[in-house]
Amino acid sequence: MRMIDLRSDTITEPTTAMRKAMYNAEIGDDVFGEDPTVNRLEEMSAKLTGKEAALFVASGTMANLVSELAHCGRGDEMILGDQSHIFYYEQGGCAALGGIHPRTVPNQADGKIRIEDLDHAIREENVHFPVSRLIVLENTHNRCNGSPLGPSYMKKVGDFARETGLKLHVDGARIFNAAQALNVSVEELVVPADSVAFCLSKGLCAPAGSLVCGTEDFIRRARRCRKVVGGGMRQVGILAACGVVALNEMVERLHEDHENAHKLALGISGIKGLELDPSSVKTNIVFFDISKDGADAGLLVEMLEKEGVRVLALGSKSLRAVTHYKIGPKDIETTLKAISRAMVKL
Ligand code: TLP
Repeated sequence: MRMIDLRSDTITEPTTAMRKAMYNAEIGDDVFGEDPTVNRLEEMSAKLTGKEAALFVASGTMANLVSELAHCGRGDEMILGDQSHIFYYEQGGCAALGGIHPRTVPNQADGKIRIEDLDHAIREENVHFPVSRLIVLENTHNRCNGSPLGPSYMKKVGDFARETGLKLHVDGARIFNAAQALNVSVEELVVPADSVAFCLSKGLCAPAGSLVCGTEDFIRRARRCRKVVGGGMRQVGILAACGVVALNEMVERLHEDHENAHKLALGISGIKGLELDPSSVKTNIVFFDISKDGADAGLLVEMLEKEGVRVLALGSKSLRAVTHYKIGPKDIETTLKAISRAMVKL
């Protein structure tokens, strides 16, 4: 049975063009800076984000970590949303490996952080306090329904960071989804940021890899940080080659994933016992809740698995489905039928 796997867009696999590009990739030792394919991918990424330089790293988690390490010293504080991926899902690496103190402020339902909340969180000069150094935004915001943050909000936070002498990092694991959904360029979205991290291995289908982009000086420091966390890879052009294809060929189609997510959300909102506001779904991530008394999300996941559909349970009442390259409109119909059948039995 073919599985309709909606657990994450990370389950996408390299396309045929990527496999060919891997086979044909020109390679060299990237720790010496001699891998032409990595260098090309880094140049493309810097250009796309409007930054001076870029660095290829193994994963989104590593991209965020080396950015944090390059911006902050031990004991410095970074301000981030209480629903952010960095806070929730990265093992507290900033504190564990960097001695960086995470200060959370509330994420609004659309992934934004209110300027007032940032303002309250910033420390004044006082011998008792850590030094506030960094603000982090996530765009799209995974746990906030994959919400995209628009250019005017990004600018507001960027201006605020500059006024207060802090740096702004953007976890843009899905920044291409944000740009497509808002019909703006990635560059426009990240102009106010001092650094941005984006992933190739989610909706863009590459098997691994993320980029960190920023000034020449920041990337030089981030490169040192990558080395100390063991992220200096050698003939890694075979992976970067997939990244080049991802940027050239896989970005334009992301609106298809958003359309499919919207169809899925509309369908789910009509199923008895489930709760979802379809207007909250703007990209490829669909969260929904079980409102039926006594029904359990884990059990629904098990029932759907038997019907060939995979979604993720987050707690006992909440579920997540993510659309991607391997999911077509027919799969959405099949999924909705499977969920309807399961909800009758649940
Ligand atoms: N997100 C994964 C899981 O870790 C939850 C997913 O399936 O959505 N930033 C954001 C916003 C992310 O969503 C993720 C991955 C990362 C960073 C980390 O990327 P990787 O998995 O490459 O380390």
